[in-house]
Amino acid sequence: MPSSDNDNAYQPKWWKEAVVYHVYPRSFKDSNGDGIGDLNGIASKLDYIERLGVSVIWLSPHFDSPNADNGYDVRDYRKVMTDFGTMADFDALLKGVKQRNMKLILDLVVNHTSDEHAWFQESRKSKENPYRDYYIWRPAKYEHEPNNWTSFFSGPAWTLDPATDEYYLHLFAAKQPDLNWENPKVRREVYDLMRFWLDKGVDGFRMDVIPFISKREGLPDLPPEYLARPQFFYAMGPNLHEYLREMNREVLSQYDVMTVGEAFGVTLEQTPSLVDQRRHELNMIFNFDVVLLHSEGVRRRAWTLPELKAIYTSEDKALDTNSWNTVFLSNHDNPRVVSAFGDDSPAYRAASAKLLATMLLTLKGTPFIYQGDELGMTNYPFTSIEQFDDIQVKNGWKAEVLTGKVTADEYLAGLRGTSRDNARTPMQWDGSPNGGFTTADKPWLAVNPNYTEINAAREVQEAGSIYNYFAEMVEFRRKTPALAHGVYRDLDPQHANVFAYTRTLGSETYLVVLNFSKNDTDYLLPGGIEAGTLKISNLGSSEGNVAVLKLKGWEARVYRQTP
Ligand code: TEU
Ligand code: CA
Repeated sequence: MPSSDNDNAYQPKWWKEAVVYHVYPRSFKDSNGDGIGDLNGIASKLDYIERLGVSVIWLSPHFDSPNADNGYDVRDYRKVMTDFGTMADFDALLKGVKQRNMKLILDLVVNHTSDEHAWFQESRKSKENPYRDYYIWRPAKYEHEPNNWTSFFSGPAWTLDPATDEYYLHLFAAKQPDLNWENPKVRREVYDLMRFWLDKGVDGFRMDVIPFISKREGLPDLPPEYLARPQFFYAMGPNLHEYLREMNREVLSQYDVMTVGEAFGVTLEQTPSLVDQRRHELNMIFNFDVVLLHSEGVRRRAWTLPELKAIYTSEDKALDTNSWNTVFLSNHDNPRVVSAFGDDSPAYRAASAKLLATMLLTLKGTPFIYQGDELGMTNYPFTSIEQFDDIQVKNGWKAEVLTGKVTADEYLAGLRGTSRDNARTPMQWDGSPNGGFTTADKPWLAVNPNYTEINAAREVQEAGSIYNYFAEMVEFRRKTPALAHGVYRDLDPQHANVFAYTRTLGSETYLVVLNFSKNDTDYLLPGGIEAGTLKISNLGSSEGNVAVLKLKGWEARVYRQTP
């Protein structure tokens, strides 16, 4: 490879070298015994987060909300959700984060609001109301919905409001009406609320379904080829770039912040148009290709390692040195990482969770760790519909099971593998009742019964734990610029169970070898290369500079290849 290919053409930035820890406040830590996680709970666990070595915390929505979708339905953007505490609690949390030299980013949910937001309360009153155009209203078409758009939470994306006999658009639940971004007043309101939080000192935003804010001209019907994947029709509307640039000009460019767009419905080809630094839109996005590998709607999908590798290679090829990327394997909308991509059976849970940590923290792009994954928390053993909280599950159950389209057993089997509630069960802090998450008898969502085995108290003090391995990997990434900025190369795209890649910056090359199977494998490094100096092994191997690696099941190693 010519050396110019290895030159670092990336401009260093704090958000490129950052490792982000994602907190879902409802499930993190309850401080007042009401069964619901809260801001004081998070503040009480900042040392735990800091010890992991992460530099940024992303908070899922903490704004006032009636919780139709756990805070992704905001009633008041300038108020803290009562369940989570007060503005004083928020200020104290922010202060605690800064004192530890970490940064805090918030969840900006502005494609839609709650139907209980004051703007919508006004908007629905009459067609003449000054807030009418804050939302998207249409009359019936031949006594039906204005078009055939569907909601991600089942059923039509339109609800008829009796007050004015018109329909309003909601791409998610009926309690989440979509804002009308074509209205400059709406955009100004959003920029104002962004400034409100930035002026408090927060360091940026994760932007919820941001590619949906601009709707297609005339709201045309979903063409048949989009019915099964409407997100690709709803996203990237004609004015999206204009809005993002305006937001950047008016707000973001005035602060030293990071932005990450949740790019549901965006293709890889479209990605540079959102993140190329010369365009002044977003810093990076979440691409969904990897997390879609394990699910097909509610069903679990059998994925293969070559498919996963192909995604990382195409992401790398799609983004040149002017663009930046993220790496994430899980979040509050996905099953647990070890259950989805590893092996959560007792024999391999720890090894595979550590292997996934190795991958997450050595790939190209800013890594995001979802709370609990650093403990190797697993999916929940759901056995009945009553155990779920998620509106997506409840609406899906009504639409699929109660109509007889799918049997209850089939649907439940799918949910066990894919439901969002798998990731939303409370953090497992210790071996006391409810995993030490709450002193209440009953938390808002049940704690996984495996908390007696899998919990933070145990893992923080145990030398070889998953938590301590994560901390070691975060530290390794932090002090190794090649892992943040180096060129990525997949050495063996077709191998069915070994993922081997290098990261190269200048004269430094690191080799990562991951055995994605429980079988021991003798792995001949491609191209006759030798491994180099062993820096990391998740199974405590000491095998040095050889050409054939004797890998154990779910073993992960990182070597430094000296020139
Ligand atoms: O999610 C966007 C989204 O459409 C999917 O991730 C969705 O949750 C589901 O998996 C689609 O089938 C964001 C938030 O992350 C999610 O929690 C919210 O429910 C949603 O937007 C609405 O705000
Ligand atoms: Ca609480």
